[in-house]
Amino acid sequence: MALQLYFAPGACSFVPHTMLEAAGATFEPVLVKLHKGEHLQPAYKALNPRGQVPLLVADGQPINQILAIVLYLDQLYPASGFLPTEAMARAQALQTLAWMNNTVHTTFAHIFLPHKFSDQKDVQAHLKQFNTQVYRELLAELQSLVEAAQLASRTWLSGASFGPLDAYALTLTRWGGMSGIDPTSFGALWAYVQLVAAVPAVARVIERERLQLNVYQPA
Ligand SMILES: N[C@@H](CCC(=O)N[C@@H](CS)C(=O)NCC(=O)O)C(=O)O
Repeated sequence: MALQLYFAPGACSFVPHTMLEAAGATFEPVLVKLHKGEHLQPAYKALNPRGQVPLLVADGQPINQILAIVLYLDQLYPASGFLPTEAMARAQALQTLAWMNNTVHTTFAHIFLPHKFSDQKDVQAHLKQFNTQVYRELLAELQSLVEAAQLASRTWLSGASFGPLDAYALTLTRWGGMSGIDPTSFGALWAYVQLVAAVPAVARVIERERLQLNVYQPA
């Protein structure tokens, strides 16, 4: 199968990027320079009319939206154990994945891309400030999920092995640093993110995307 993953460094495409790497898949990583607007070019929008990453193209068939891509890769590589197969455990993993995608991720979008939510500068500044507070609370909630997993003697959020929830948790914590939230102020979350970053497949993607894990800069 021919697979291309369109990704941007440090973006949410990190999630399928690490899954492909962890599965040992043969795939072509295609860099999309968001800051240069490459995602808005007609050639890209012909593949993903929503003009976003990630985009996975499998044998010429494009798939966008993290949830769809994660479920597709989970089925394609069952031996990787990305998501639990037992019905309740699977539903609970998906509930966390959906929350990360539709709540935490979207809150960050209000901080990083406020112009998508208002064309008024003063409203944009308020959105940024207000959602930074919300994001702090959401990182605390994410940390409590990590702590609950650890109390149940589980290292990973997705299941028995590293998976998409762990990659997303790393990304969301990193984005906290970009929002002026010191990740080290969430001790348990930050320690867990180091474990995720040390998974060999994750470490390879961090290197390919040239990511610095802690991007927090005090004001
Ligand atoms: N709901 C989408 C969100 C994708 C998304 O927000 N992608 C961001 C990068 S993390 C992006 O491409 N941003 C550029 C833009 O929206 O203009 C998904 O699940 O794939």
